[in-house]
Amino acid sequence: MTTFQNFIAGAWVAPSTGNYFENTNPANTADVIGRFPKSGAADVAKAVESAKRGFEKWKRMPAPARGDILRRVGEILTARKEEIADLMTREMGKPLAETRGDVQEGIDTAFYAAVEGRRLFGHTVPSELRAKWAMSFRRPIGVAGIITPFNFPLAIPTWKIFPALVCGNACIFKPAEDVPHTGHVFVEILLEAGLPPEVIQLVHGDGEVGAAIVNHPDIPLLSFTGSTETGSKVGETAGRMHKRLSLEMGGKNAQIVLDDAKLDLALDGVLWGAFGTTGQRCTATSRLILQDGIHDQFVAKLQERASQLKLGDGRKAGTDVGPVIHADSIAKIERYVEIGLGEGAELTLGGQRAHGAGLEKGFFFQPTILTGVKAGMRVEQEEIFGPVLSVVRVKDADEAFRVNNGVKYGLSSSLYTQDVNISFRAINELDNGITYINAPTIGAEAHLPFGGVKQTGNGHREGGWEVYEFYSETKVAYIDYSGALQRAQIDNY
Ligand code: UN1
Repeated sequence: MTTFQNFIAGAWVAPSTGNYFENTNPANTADVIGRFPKSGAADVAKAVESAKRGFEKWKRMPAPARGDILRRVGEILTARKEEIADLMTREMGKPLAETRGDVQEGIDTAFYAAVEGRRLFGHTVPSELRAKWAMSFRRPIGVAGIITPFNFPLAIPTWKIFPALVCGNACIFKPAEDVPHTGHVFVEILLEAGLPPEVIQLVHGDGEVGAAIVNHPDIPLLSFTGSTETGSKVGETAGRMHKRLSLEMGGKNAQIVLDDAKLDLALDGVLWGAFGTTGQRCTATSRLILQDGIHDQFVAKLQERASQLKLGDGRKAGTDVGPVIHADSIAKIERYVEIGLGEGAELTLGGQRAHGAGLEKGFFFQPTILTGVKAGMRVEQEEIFGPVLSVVRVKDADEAFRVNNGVKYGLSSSLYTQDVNISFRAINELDNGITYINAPTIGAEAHLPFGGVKQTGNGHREGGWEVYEFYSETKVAYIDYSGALQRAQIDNY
């Protein structure tokens, strides 16, 4: 079995703890991918010392030259797309079409970041005084701590690491312990593309490593995607230590279907939104809000179509839905189905761990539909992170909007209708960071800001142009070439 190492201070090294964990395939737990370091705080401390040295050099490299390295990263990812997709499916389960999309999102992010190296715009504005110049520009911050989840093993690290690098920061990267192989290959590619070794540090491990990163005094900026519970802890520490922090956490995203919608289109949308990635996206559709007039026929069609989804190994052709990530997820999903039934919901489909040929050694759960769900029930309010869809019946668009907005999260929402007026009302009134019209709740594009309102995040956005502001500090410069003391707000009034 292959043993993988951390990448610290420019070398592949064993963890200070001497401990390793096994990484297995969730579709077949007998398939062991390798042993990965179970690192500790001492490894993080070493990584930070080295990253600080890396930062001193990296921040002096012109941003276009930093961007050129990321362009090469994009080219290598493009050439190796198929192979990386395969290893990602092997370690986290989603079907190959989806892991190909995940790699593509990384490629898109690389090429966008490469060009951003030639922009990183500031502002030049007139001064209120004569013979005086006023402008703002962007400066790097330092060592960034990057903590990422399992569900997008490549795309999410690229969302964070590429803009961090283009802005001139060094990175300490801790991939989720479920997907360390993708993290390893990603760092190899960064190095192959010419990233100076001390600018990236890879420290594998569990929450202990995450906590060491969050608590390290020489890591002034942190980006975390994961559970709301962990995000709250990260936020407490970051607040106490005055760190800059971007949080991307839970969702309870809804697809609304009104009576006038194209029903087959809406059906394709919800199948993809709810059961794609086995429901394990922050953007997954976990609520379906149906208007009274189409409710019954839509549920009937949905039940039929969802029951035909083929569960299996994501590396096999014909698989629609892969496994969930581990045994704990199965237990959590089972608990939520019970909670839903206890609250009075009806089980229209699934509800159990899936058995059958080819599924014996993996963590498979049947696509599950709960109907008769009422606003306020726990299955309508809490993130489940699995293939479970809660269906709520409403009388009109107003009620649908109220139900959509009645949760503590606010990542994405979706509305199916032919009515342009209601569509524009929705994009204004739905409390989400992203609203889709006649498209599912998943599928955000890399060149637009990504993130949610309320308890989904803390106000920052990833992707697009906005993320570059997170990874850089605004500096303002005034140049007075008058040769005389000019007192702002005084000599000119
Ligand atoms: C996530 O679920 O954490 O919009 C990210 C989407 C993907 C990214 C999802 N592009 O569904």
